[in-house]
Amino acid sequence: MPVSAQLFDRASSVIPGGVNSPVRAFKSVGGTPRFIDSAKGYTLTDADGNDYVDLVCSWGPMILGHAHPAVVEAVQRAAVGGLSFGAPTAAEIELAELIIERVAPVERVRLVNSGTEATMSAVRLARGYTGRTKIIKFSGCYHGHVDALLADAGSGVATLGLPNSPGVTGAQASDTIVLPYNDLDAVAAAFAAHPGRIACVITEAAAGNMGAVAPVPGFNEGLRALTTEHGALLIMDEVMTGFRVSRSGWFGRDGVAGDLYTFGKVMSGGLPAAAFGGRAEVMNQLAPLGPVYQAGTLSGNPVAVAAGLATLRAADDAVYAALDRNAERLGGLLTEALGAAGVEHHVQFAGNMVSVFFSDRPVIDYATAKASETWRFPAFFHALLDGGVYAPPSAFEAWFVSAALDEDAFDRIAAALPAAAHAAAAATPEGSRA
Ligand code: HOZ
Repeated sequence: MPVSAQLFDRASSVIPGGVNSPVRAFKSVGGTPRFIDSAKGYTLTDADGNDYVDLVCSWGPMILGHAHPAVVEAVQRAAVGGLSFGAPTAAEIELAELIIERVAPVERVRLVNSGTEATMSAVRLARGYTGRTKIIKFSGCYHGHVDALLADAGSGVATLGLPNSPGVTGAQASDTIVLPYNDLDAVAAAFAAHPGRIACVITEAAAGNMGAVAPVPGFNEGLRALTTEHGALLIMDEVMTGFRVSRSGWFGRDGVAGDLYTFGKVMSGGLPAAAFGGRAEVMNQLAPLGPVYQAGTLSGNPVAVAAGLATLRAADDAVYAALDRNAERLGGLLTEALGAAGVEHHVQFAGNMVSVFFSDRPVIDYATAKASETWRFPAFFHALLDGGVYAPPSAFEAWFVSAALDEDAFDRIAAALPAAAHAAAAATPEGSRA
């Protein structure tokens, strides 16, 4: 029995589903999750000693590749100096300054521990600032596992086909208005139906949790105009896109300014830290300056901050050029292999986040994502895995490249793809391993 399978059995008797986050389970693709022993550059090595070209990158953060020397050195140095103080540090200021320098609409930053905390706090702040209760979110967008934001969510919620989560009360969900992504008319209609009651619109700056689905031209601009017109705040969730799709995240690509931003993943270099930020006038409503409470024992943790600082400092123009180039090259290989195997598909990009949809039309929202032939994905995924390529184990997740991918990595991807494309071609709805 492979070591991963043994570990999964053991994990399943002490951890629900054997994993500490549902997206890690192979529930929708079948089989056993690979337990990872170590990672370096673009390579993941599992507990059985198998190597994979990593196209998940810890779900986004590892833009430099794994165990980047500058990040490891910064973490080691910070750890020697103490693991947590529960008091402010100079390094926290540097990280906040770096975020503000890169994302112009952000004037103040508060560090937290996860993307979930960031979005939860941003929504609370928007409600506190506006004195309103209702919020708008979009189907297929995922903003962490915040009660009010789980409705019709993407990521693991989409992968497992859960429309909502038990445990979220009617009261928590009733103030959430869920609308189709990329549909400005629906947003305008919601504002018209609830005059003066909508605190904010929260959107992924470019959606990556139903697969990669970029905003159609004018969508983010339209959200900006409608929120301004109706006195609501616009929260740009850049947890996935932030500091990945450009040095300034999606803002660096479309220039549409949100009132509040959420960040995570890249900004903490693979350690648990995240942030929210925005206009000073809004952020200064937070305690201890203002009445909106938000806190955290480990917020601004020195080791996580060191990893984030080292990652952002290393993420120069060459890194962003490599990320874009690698995403384009991956997309080209996917198209080539699936085209040769005669599989109808669309490779989509949201910046350098990539997705393949087995669909005859572009995916623009959650409905079109769900209408794709997701049953082809398990066979495709497993053939890639067998060929040494680690893609996300879900048809509803973006694929993440790193700047560490080299010729060797692309040779391995190119070698694995034909068999995977043929497996996708041969798949049937009944034969799905899900
Ligand atoms: N936000 C991640 C990508 N959709 C998922 C991370 C997780 O839920 O573990």
